[in-house]
Amino acid sequence: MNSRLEKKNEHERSEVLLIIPAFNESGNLPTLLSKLKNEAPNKDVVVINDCSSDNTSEIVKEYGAKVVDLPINLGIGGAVQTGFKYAVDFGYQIAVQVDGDGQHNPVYIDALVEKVEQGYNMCIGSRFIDNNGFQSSGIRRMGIRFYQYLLHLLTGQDFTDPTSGFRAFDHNAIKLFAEHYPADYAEPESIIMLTKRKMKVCEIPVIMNKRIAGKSSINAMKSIYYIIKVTIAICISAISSRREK
Ligand SMILES: Nc1nc2c(ncn2[C@@H]2O[C@H](COP(=O)(O)OP(=O)(O)OP(=O)(O)O)[C@@H](O)[C@H]2O)c(=O)[nH]1
Ligand SMILES: [Mg+2]
Repeated sequence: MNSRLEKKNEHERSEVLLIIPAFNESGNLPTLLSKLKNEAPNKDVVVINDCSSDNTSEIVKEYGAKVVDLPINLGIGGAVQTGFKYAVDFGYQIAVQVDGDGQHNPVYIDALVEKVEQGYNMCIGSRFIDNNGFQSSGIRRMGIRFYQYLLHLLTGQDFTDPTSGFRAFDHNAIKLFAEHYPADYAEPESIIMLTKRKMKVCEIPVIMNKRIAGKSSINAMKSIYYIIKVTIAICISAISSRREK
């Protein structure tokens, strides 16, 4: 039997893979991984350790989850894309991105997966449908509103939380993103990548938490830089997918 098949057999009990990108999340992973054990017991977990300098990798092993240790820091996009490649390699039909900082509440995982099972290629957990819980900083909310407007203009659809990383993906989205995924702050651009291919994207309401430990890497200056950078990327992606048709 070849090694690829052996790998698949190890995992035949679960169809759903939880992909956790993690950069120096040793303060948050113990809480998250024990919550996942209780609230998502039938799902496999892979943590993509993005070349952390803390003991992220050891903590994951202690909790009995799989870890992929990246030899260099790829950033959030590269870490999540590694998760998609892992999902393709091991034959998972559905994947859910759950951030390692504890902002994404596992109680919503089943509802996200259900939408994908109903035929959506991607389902986004949005904190701006019910407007409860952690709503992010003022400058980030401005950026989110701006992307909502831009995406509406380009796709005709309304995405209230286009930067949310709390998302479920079906096997077609997994396959696409394993091959092509934007390097950083990929979330808004990845919506365009799907809608331009006539793939179906929806949102459901979720309540997000504040990061438990550690500090967000995105300060006000970085937020402005990313708003400009991601806007250019979205526009280029929209134009190039039009050409592809
Ligand atoms: N900052 C950062 N996070 C990374 C990196 N690679 C993977 N991640 C993980 O990606 C996830 C999202 O990163 P965050 O910094 O929380 O980004 P965010 O959720 O958009 O921003 P906040 O709302 O400020 O938390 C976390 O689980 C990180 O640990 C990296 O190079 N830098
Ligand atoms: Mg976060």
